[in-house]
Amino acid sequence: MKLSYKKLKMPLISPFTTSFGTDRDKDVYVFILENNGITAYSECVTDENPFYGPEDNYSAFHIIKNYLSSIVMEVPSPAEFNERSRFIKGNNMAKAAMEMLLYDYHAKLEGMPLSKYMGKTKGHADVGISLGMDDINITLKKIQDALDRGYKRIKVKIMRGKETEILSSVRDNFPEIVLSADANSDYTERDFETVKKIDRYDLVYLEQPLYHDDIIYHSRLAKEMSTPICLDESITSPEKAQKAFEMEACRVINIKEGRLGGIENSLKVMDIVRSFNGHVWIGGMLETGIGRAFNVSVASLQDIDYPGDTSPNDKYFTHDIVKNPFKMVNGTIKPNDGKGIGIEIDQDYLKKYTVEEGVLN
Ligand code: OSB
Ligand code: MG
Repeated sequence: MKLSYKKLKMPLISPFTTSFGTDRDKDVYVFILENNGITAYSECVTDENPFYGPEDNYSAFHIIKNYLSSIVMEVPSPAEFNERSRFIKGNNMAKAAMEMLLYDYHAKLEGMPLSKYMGKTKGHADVGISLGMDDINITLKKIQDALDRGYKRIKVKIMRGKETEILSSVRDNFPEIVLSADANSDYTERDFETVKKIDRYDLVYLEQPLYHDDIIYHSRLAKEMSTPICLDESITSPEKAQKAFEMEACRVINIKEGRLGGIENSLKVMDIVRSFNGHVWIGGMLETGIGRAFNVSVASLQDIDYPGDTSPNDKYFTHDIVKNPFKMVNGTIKPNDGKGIGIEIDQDYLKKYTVEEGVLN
């Protein structure tokens, strides 16, 4: 049994700007579990700063190294791992990195692709694109490129004071497209009048307008808008998803396995969304080829009914760390059919991007 990690720094093809800042590189911990001839992989979706949510690379690594790695070394089932790590409060992204490592390991042990190991798969994921904020002319050009490539939904990032400029230009130029906007929690209850004006752009949903950890004000806002609210940051557990639907704080949920503490919780959220006749899709955190393979597998599950932020690898990196990057055909991507997440690591590029490495046992 060997549990090791590498910290990578990978340059992004273009900087990604949200209401909370700009990412130029992907700084990420990847984990490697070697046991009984099987090699499993995962990555942690935290970033260098706690700007999307409360965790960052340093807090997550601390939790993994000092609390979770000893549990993982016994290679429990993902369900058992989740039970045994319950005593640690929060820190979902750290927990998810370890739980997903175990999912890849156990799917490989069973000789199954992850998409089939998890449940019923459609055999493909429907794909939308998430565009960071740019000069508006660049955004318009990126939208046209995305439509030409077959993307099934366009999502643009917005922020306080920029929503009208961005959304009116996009709608004027593309009156018919399936469009959404993501504020990454930039607005407060004092901005309700501004946010309500977004109704005029006919969005398929408005993603996370208010506080990252709040569903009460989202519930209030949702009742004053015709645009469906989609929650991302605020849904950190199946219980939160249940409460959000009970309070009618959202009609759509963006599932990110990292934010929910792993795949088991993500599957529970899918059941909850279904019981309320809501909609659900798989988000992204600019993952490398490792995290992307998990996301595409989860996005291919039958309960996922909206296109996800699961673009092919070449949207993000000139050279990803896998030899079998995803290809998008007619706005869909097929999950890998190899065992587990089915990736083939490109050792040369993995080495090239590694800035730190070590063993946890
Ligand atoms: O809110 O969905 C988000 C990226 C980093 C942090 C938060 C978000 C995003 C994205 C990118 O929207 C989605 C992708 O991986 O393409
Ligand atoms: Mg989001």
